[in-house]
Amino acid sequence: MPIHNTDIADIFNKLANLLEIKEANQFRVRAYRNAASTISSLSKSAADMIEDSEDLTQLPGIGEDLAGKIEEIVKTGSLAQLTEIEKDVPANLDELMDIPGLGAKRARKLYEELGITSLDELKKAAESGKISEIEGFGQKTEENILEELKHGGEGEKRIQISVAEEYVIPLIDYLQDMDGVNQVEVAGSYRRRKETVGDLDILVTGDTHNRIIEYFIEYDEVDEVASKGETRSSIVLNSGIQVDLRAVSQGSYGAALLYFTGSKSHNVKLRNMAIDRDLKINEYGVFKDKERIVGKTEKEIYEILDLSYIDPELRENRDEVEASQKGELPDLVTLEDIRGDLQCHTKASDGHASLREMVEAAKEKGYEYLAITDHSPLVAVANGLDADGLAEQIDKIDELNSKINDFLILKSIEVDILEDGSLDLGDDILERLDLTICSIHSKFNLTEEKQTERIIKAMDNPNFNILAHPTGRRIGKRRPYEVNMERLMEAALERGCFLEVNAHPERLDLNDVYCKLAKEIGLKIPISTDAHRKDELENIKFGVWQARRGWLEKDDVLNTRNWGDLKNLLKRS
Ligand code: DGT
Ligand code: CA
Ligand code: CA
Ligand code: ZN
Repeated sequence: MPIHNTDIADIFNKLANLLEIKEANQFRVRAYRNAASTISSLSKSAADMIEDSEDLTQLPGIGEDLAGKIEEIVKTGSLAQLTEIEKDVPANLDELMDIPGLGAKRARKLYEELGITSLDELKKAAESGKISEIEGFGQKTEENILEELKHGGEGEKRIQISVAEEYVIPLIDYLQDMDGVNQVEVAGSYRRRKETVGDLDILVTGDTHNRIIEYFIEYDEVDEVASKGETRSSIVLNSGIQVDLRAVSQGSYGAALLYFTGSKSHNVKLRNMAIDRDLKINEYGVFKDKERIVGKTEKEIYEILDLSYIDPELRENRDEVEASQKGELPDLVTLEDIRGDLQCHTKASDGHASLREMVEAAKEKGYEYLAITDHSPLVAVANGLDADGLAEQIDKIDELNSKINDFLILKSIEVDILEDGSLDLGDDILERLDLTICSIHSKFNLTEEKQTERIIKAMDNPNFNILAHPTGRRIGKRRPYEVNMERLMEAALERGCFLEVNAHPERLDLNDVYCKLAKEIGLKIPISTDAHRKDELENIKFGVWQARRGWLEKDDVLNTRNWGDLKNLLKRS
């Protein structure tokens, strides 16, 4: 059974967590976390690298020992060392560490004092008031735990789009390899580029439908065949991801694609429009009386309803049908429009590549500029730069800029916004930068009023250019802090500041709805990766997808411009 990079990263992360709970050497813990992060951001599969006899020790932070462990995981699907540790520490105890405010130490204490070994047990203990009785925990912690569990445990588990992509691409390749298969397309929320997907929906055309189904269920990553018919089947992959497949005929391909792309409410809207025209629309086509009049392509179906083609990212019933009727659909920004990246980290703080390596990678991507935005001192765990450290980096960048052609390294910083709205570095040093990115990494729990005031106060500083990851959420892990987004955007517009779309697949912050709000307010948006390694510059596509879902066009996105034009826009009024 093939092992994906995510599987390897999960094992290393689990190992790091359990070791931390066991109070193992911090250096070892960090080494496993770094390895997990290296593996999950690789652009190729570690299993393939091993099969091609590539040397894993060439990867940053991977020595002989870790390379051996990766091989063990790829070959056996597990790691003996982890199994060993799970004899001492309950395997799911580290889930507790995902609750903000509970680290390894507290997870350990909860286990020792109350025998808690999982989130379920944590919830029960909190509900019965046992947690506040433990020394060092208190009433407030207990309430906080209950509040977090309420938000975290909601609904079914959804998969980040980047993870879904990792599993769907090899499956598409597999399906395309079959003789007699024509088109293979992923529909559903994945095609709409939603930040998380519930399951994957695949459409296949080809001559013999039942043969396609037989071939599908023989995919070597199938854990369970949930259902199997003549033209459709559902499987669950070893990763737990469910995949629905439908074999459809060429004549109804467009209708099926439209139907299974959704969203459901977009479909309902189209169906009602069809009824108004005495037509019937379903996954086989558009019918007048009993006769199918169209069905081959999505475009011809939209045309029958007097609509122009609507991009999948827009199909959420958020006025896209009305815009299509009026000929006012946005011409969505594309990946090719992006000319540079405005947030990344280097080894100077918590990044894993040097300044030069990041610059070369950005140049290789065809970019014209890259802003280097290491952290400021407040983020001590990230080894943030103080004014002297930043001054040194400025000199290094000047020197490197003088040596490279057709590319500009922008001098910048990701400076923390302190609780009182002041910035973590002085104006003297910030004035020397090309742009300043500001963000919140502390005091997430302020009231909406206070959090909004805090950020607007920071924007009053004339050095403030871009608010990074504006709500601080981490998908499936940390909910957004409370802010009044409309007020923030209005304040940014008045002052000539901007709010970013952070393209990291776990953040995608601003989200689609906020992107659309920004557009309505007239605020332009930068899309930045926040890359901490070279490969993470590729995350830009997730940010572009989110921006597309938020109706953004090329002109709405800041970094589709050359530096000269961008610089003018960044000038504070
Ligand atoms: P997900 O999987 O939760 O991320 O979201 P979707 O949008 O992929 O939803 P899913 O997998 O349940 O169904 C795929 C598409 O099939 C959905 O977007 C629209 C279509 N569909 C499913 N059920 C219905 C339905 O009852 N009525 C209509 N009109 N369309 C449906
Ligand atoms: Ca789906
Ligand atoms: Ca489905
Ligand atoms: Zn960082």
